[in-house]
Amino acid sequence: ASPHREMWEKLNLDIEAHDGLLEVLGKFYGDIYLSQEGRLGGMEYLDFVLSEVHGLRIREIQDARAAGKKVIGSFCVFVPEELTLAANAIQVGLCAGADAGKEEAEKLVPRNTCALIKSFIGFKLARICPYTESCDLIIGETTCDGKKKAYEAFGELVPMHVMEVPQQKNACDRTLWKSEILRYKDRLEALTGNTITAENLKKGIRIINDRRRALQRLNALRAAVPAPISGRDVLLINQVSFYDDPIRFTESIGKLCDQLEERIQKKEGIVPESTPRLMLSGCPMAVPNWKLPYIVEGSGAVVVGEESCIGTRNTRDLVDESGQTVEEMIDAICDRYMKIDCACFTPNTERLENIADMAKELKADGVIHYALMFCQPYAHEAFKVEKALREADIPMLSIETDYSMEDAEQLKTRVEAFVEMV
Ligand code: BJ8
Repeated sequence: ASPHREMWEKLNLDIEAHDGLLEVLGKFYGDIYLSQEGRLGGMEYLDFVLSEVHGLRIREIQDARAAGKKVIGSFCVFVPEELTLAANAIQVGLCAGADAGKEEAEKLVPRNTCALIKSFIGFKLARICPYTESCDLIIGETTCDGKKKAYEAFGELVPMHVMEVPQQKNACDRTLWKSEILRYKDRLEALTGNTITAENLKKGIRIINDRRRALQRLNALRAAVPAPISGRDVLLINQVSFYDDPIRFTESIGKLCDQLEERIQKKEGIVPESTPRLMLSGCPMAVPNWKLPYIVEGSGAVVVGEESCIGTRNTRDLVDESGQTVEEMIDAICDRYMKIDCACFTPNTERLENIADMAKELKADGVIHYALMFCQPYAHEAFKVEKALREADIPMLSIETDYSMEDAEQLKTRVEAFVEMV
């Protein structure tokens, strides 16, 4: 039996269902990750973190809670982690990337809801996510209609706070967003009993910016030909960034980047130089959703970038660090988050420019647009992205799928045809 069993029981997990999840996850991980050849030593850290994702990291979080820290869960990159850290709390990303408890979830939300939403509700109902069970407060946000309405049902199961994210980027929208950041700050202070001061907010901004800088460095290194690291591995790194300790994570990614630089200098790659280079763009791929990169990289291509919230949308922009007072820093946080080019905004033209720029910088031969089935915002934008990329002479393949493996063969056929063409 696992040494963590007692802890899981205390968290009221369904032990049998949870054992089942870990078994599937372990097998998946072996097939998709450990089978790769030529991986860097730095990835061992990620392998370790993932193998202990429900073990040691949860233990750390429980120890921190026992010492009085609060844990905040979130489903969206709009929740400002800088403030969470400034209140001496821990933030973890909760969106779930596997089908679990789907039938139960469909009793609370309509069937034609995207897999990501059904998954976080299913994980809660099935009692298999130790992160969800460790949260003192979960933050929702009014982004897409699916999430916004699902939080009403979810809020009956967990303690929730919903932030209102504007849908446009006018001055009045910024005013609204700033007031929402201040409301979150009040809620955090009330929950933790800690006051957010200029000193601890500055530190929080620094820690999160450093993590973004490490991931920016990693992404920039992927412009090298041949590609120095697989897309699967970078997706995993981005996924881990949502629940690992941010300082430890940043250090580990720094070391991995040093190794990548050595590899690039020697002109070595994870794949041969002639391998077609593809970029993914669209909906977030929450852990353990590794389906599409696995299919793409099994079809003779390599993924060189992810334009997604579990990718560059979360790391591209930094918070300006020159602010000295809490007010100045809140303004800087507000401005930084208003730059997020989520498809829930209208219009959202900057995303089109960002995708084309990124594809050029990474020397991508093509882009695969990824929308989860029933995701209106990204399915709509797929048309615009295709047009913008056509104008930039970059081919695009549009995919709509969910978490099941039923369409894997069909997807593989389409991806292979696209790889042949680029
Ligand atoms: S900032 S992308 S993390 S909202 S896939 S649940 S949009 S129906 S996730 Fe997102 Fe924040 Fe935007 Fe990023 Fe709805 Fe679509 Fe489902 Fe989605």
